Parts: sequence; structure tokens; C-alpha cells
Amino acid sequence: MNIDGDTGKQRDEFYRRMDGQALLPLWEQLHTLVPRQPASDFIPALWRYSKLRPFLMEAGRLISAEEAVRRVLVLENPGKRGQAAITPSLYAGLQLILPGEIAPSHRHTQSALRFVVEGHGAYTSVDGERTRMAPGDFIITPSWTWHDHGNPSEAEGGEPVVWLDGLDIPTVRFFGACFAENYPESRQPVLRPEGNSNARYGANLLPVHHKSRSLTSPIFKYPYERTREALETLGNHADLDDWDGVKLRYVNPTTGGWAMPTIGACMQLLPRGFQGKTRRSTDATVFSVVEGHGKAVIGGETFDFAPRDIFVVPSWTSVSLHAGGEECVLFSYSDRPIQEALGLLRELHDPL
Ligand code: 1HN
Repeated sequence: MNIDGDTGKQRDEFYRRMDGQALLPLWEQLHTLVPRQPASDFIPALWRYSKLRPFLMEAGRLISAEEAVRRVLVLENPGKRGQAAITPSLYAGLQLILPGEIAPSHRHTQSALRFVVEGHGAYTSVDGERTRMAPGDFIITPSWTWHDHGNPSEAEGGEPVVWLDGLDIPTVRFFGACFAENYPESRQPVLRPEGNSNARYGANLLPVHHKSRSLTSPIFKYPYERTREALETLGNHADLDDWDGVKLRYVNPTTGGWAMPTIGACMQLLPRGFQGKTRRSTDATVFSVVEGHGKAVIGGETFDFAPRDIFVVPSWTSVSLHAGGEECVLFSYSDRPIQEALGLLRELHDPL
């Protein structure tokens, strides 16, 4: 309908008057509130580890883990700064812990994953059990569990350790369900020997009387060695997915579902020279490169990647993955478990 100038003015004046009452005419917003397909300010981006690492080490000289509580550089989506978010629902940061340091114990309703990027020997304690970290290990801190991190002194062989933190911070914030508290001491007591949870839950066996009490996997470290071995065996068989090569998801052995209720994590292998087909999905995804050089074509833009680089694929943005002259291993996480649970997940292979 064509409107004359008079009607236009009347409407504007009407909108101004109701604006004072916190009222908004839906018809002016409908197309942005209910778009035909996902539209957001979040954009594809890649952080080069070689560029980022000096900042992390500088942070190591300027502030202690104890003072910082967590010495982390947050990876903010460049299209949406100021939100501490890499996707609308997820947070990403790189955490450094130096030899001899302790990151004090606390707990919060946000769930965290740790994906170890560099260095050996630092440990994290979760809910009374400690585990040591090595590159490629995937570690879970479930919602509302006490957790602290530490690193042996240099004399004891400690070295700087860096990991990627993936948290559901924007999701929990969205639901208004953020709670946190500090443990009265810097370290929580260790109640079980190292490896206890992996013996109970991570050996394709479960304690016979196990009753699931948590939505999160009771395994809290998935060591890289075992993940890598599975990928290697499958990759050699040439039974490849045209889009993803060999892609496995981290599983909660008590349910068969995702290892975490709000974050889905996967590891994949792209054989040497692999040229992945294009797909897109509604779960915006964060990737951490474990091994190999290759490229990701995201929304038509090419991002060359090297080991330890991090990149993000926004929702409903086309992506294809390509390995260079060596095989590539990629860790990734997204909010897929939430979208699946709510019946929102959509995927399209070979979009036009
Ligand atoms: C947190 O507790 C950790 O425990 C890391 O290592 C990053 C970011 C925001 C809020 C809590 C950790 C975090 C965090």
C-alpha cells in the first residue's frame, strides 16, 4: 500500500507517543524478528595462533593466574564485539597457566570444556579428581562442579600450558541462570586417585549399579591418544564422509548422547588432499586445529589454517574443509545438543 505523506507523519508521531510507554508496533519489525532464514551480526573469523600466542605470553608476564583468577584472552566474534561471545550461544577463550601457578577453585552454572592446545603436565581438578593435561585432550567441567587448575613448578618439570576454554556463557546468561561461588581454599581436596573416573566410565564398562545423576558425561578427560587412534583406523579404511572426512562425536557413555548437555564436541580427520563438499547448518561452530595445514572456505571466503589456529563458522553459513599436503585433525564444538533437543537443528548438504 502506498501511503501519503500525511499518513506517514501520523504514524511516526503515533510511534513516538507509544514509545514513551515502552510499546512498539510489530509491523515495523516483523521481517527482522522472523527472518526467512538466519541472519546475524556474527561473522566468519580465524585467529592465528602465531599472532595470538605473544599476547598470551605477555599476559603471563603482566598478571598471575592467582590475581587474574583465570588468565584468559577471550576470542570475541569480530562482528559482535563486547559480548564475550564467539557465537550467539557460546564463548571461547585461550587460557594460560605457567609453572608453579594455581587458578583457584570455584564453581558456576556455566559448563566448560577445555581443549588442550600447547604444553604438558598442568592439571585440572574437577569434583574431587585430578587429571593431567596433554595437547589434544578434551576435558569437561560440568555445571556447578568445583574446579581448579594447577601446574607443577619448573623444577618439577612444569611448562607453560595453554588450552581453549569453551563455555555456554551466552546461553546461561540468556536464561538468566548464572550463579557462581568461590571455594573457601584455593584448591579443593582430591578425593580419588588420578584415572579413577576413566576406569569407571571410560573403558567401555560402567559400574554395575551406576545410576545416572547428571546430564553431563561422567568421563571428564577424553585423552587425545585414544581419539587419534580411532580417527587413524577409520581414515585408513577410506570410508569417508564427503563433507567431513571422518568425524566422531564425544559421547556420554551412560546415555549415548552428547558428552555435555549444552555443548556438542567432535573430532575429525581430513585425509591428505581431502577436498570436502559444501554444507551448512544452524549450529554455529568453533574449530581448533590440532594437526595439519589446510583451508576452510566459509561463506565464500577462504581461511588458511595451521596447527593451533581457531576459526568460527556462523550459523547457516556455507562451509567446506580442505586438507593440504598432510592429513588434518580438527576439534570442534557447537550448541548442537540444545538445537537437537528443541527440534531446531537444520542442515543442508550441497547448498546452492
Ligand atoms: C572459568 O571458570 C574458567 O575455570 C575459564 O578455567 C573461563 C570464563 C568465564 C567464566 C568462568 C575456568 C571462564 C570461566
